[in-house]
Amino acid sequence: MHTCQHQTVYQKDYSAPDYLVETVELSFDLDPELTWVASRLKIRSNYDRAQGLRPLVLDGEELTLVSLKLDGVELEPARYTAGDGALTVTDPPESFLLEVTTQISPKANSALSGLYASGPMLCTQCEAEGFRRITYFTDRPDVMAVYTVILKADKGSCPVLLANGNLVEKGDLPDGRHFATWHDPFKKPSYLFAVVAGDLVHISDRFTTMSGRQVNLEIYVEEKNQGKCDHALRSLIEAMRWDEEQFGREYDLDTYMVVAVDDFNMGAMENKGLNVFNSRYVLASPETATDDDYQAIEEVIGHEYFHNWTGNRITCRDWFQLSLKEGLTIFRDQEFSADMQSRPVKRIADVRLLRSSQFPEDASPLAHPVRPDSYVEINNFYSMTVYHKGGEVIRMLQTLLGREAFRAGMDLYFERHDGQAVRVDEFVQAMADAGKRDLSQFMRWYNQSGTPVLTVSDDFDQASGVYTLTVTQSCPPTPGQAEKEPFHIPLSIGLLNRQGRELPLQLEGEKSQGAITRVLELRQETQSFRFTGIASKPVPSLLRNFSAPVKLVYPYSQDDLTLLMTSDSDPFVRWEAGQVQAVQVIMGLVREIQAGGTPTVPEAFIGSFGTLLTDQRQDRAFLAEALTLPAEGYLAEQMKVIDPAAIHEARELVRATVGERLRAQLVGARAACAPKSPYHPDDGLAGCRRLKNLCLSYLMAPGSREAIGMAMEQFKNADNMTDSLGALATLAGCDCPEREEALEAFYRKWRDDRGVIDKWFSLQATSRLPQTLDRVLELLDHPDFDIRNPNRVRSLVGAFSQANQVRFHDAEGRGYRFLGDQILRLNGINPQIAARMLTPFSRWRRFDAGRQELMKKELERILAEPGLARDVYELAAKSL
Ligand code: B3K
Ligand code: ZN
Repeated sequence: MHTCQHQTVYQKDYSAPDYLVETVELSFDLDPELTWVASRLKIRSNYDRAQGLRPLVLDGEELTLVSLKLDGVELEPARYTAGDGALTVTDPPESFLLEVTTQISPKANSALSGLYASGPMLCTQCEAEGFRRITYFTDRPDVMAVYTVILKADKGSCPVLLANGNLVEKGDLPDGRHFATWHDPFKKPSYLFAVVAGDLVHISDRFTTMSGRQVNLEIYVEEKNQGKCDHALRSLIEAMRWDEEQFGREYDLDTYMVVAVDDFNMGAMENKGLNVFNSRYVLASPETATDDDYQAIEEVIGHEYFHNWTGNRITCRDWFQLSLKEGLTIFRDQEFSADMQSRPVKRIADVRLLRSSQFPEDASPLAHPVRPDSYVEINNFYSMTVYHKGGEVIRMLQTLLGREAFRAGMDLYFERHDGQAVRVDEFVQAMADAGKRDLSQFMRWYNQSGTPVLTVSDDFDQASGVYTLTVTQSCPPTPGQAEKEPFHIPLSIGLLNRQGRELPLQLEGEKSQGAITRVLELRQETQSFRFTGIASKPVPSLLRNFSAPVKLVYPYSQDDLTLLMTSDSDPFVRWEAGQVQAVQVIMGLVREIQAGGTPTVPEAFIGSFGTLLTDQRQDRAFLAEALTLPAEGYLAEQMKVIDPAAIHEARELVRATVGERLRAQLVGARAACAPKSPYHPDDGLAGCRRLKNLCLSYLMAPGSREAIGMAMEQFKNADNMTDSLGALATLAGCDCPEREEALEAFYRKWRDDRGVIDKWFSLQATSRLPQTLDRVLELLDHPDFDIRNPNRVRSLVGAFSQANQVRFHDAEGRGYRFLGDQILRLNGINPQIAARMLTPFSRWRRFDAGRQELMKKELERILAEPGLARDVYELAAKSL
């Protein structure tokens, strides 16, 4: 077994900090090669000194210590040690001023954590533990301080100097340098610290808050991107208004700044008053951004803005509580997007994501609770579980309490804990108090990992008119948790009669008039619910609006599903009924393929697909969701032993059959969605465009010359990126001469636009054509491929390994070898990104013996690498 010096941090070991920092004054002499950082910290002890003195231990990484003073006097070497990861002052007084000067090298910082260079600027990323790469500090979220920052830099190359809070002063210095002083009046943890310096322009607007305060909104970008900020700015204003209306939360500083940077490890960062964004979540123009891009920008801008209250004003006591801010803020951004777009379609998209990414995580060796018990590298826990299952947990609270009590719980939480660093427990307590509910069993959602399974059976007694639903819950074992206690689960349901009418739900013994949707509360392993006054056996509509992050098992017949699809009042259930049908059909084909038979797609399925396609009552965006087949990755989840080749073949057979048999209807639906006016992202026609592009992809599936012609025509004439990319995506998956022609033309047109070239890489990486891996290997040597740029790595390495199941899981293991090589390469450059790329390997146990062996070999090869980063080590070791 591999032994390693990397240590595990346990939640149970938490203790309050020995020293608190009251104020921080930082002075930066900025230079990409060598930056000087002088800090002045007002520190006081936070423990009982009568019990014996404790040393002050400050975190620090990759720092060169230049000088160290305590209360104005240079510290003698005997009174401190500056070693690997820490600066320890052995015997500090009760309260004192510590002055530390260090040097750092932004340009050499390829991990993109701490202060680093990105294009023409210097910027920071501190969450989770990057501040210690800037200066020595108690780098933990429960140490909150008031910061004043002086930035000094060359005026020519760095005309813009930004930090958190308000600008206090700026001016010129000798030798062509200048300075700016910033003060942030709000106490904050070090992870929310930020500075940005560079040659930037900004666009701005103003927002008047609900109490009448004026806030300046500023978005900073490189000059060439000045014309691509409008949508982000508009989204910010929408988000500010929404948080006031929905949660009564107002912005608190005079300025809100957003900076777009090209090299960024994740989506964006909510630093107080100075958000730093991955440029892909800021920059958009109709020619370069798709409808999905526009929507993602709105969502991420909202997310970071909402953090100002859920994360910044109230933060986490320790990193185990990460979901306190992330789950809650995901829930808030989902609700924001639902209000801005279509609520049902947003819910469907969120469920798709949860099922395709969080459920597999929960079923893998990396499964962990929403509040983990331990970690080696906290960056590995910015996971689908902490974020998205965490968001579902908040949503369940709202479902259990009702909207009004939930809102009262939010108010109480803000009232009690503003300015504090707290635990998940404090949040749930506020909900329990406001809703007058006992939520102690509900806490299991934070502490137990794994996806619960609800098995539902029913019984109808004609004589008494009683319909009984029996629900049994179970949860598979996960690492460190063999046995689970029952969860407290809200199960939202309805009942339909055979004519598709909703029945009033009258529970036995209840007086009140029955509603047509009810939330049943599950607390025990098995529970029965008896409904009275039912005339004939109904069809149950279960898990409405996906009321809990669970898997549901109920033996629906084809007729039941058709009824739900066409008649249920809940759009999620309507959509889900179609997905269940599609899964059944495709899995049937998979079995036939595996048995060596000649599979054919059932007539009934083609028939109901055609009916839906021509259903004029449905909203186009919803229709596009309903007509999209379950993804190969989701289908894989349904198999005991995943067979990527058979899944691909079966799904393609359905697509090609639909394309052939429903050609006329598809052509018709596509034509009905043809644009009647020039593109505008807010024209309300995004659903139409999605449907149109989906029709095209079905038409292209059989690969007819006619369809290729349609795709080429759309590609050439599109006035927007959604249509251009929609056409190019189908061409990239087609073995025809037009493919190269289109890809080449696209590249020539967009070679100077990073965001678009990312799309170009990822289209090729996700092409299902057999030669894709060879093309991916060639693209590694393309002059535009840059292993140091996270977006580019995600668009090639990430896209191929995470979104191209059939080609990545090449039976010879060539895909695995490729990924192993890239992870080892990234390990020395950017450990966070290297660790992210490991995800596909963590699923190795789900495959056949041959693939298991090959993936295991890659994991072992990675683990054998000397100097493995903590991030990569933890995930590789836990995966095995
Ligand atoms: N809070 C940041 C994520 C930081 C990730 C550090 N590895 C972005 C967000 O969730 O809003
Ligand atoms: Zn967040």
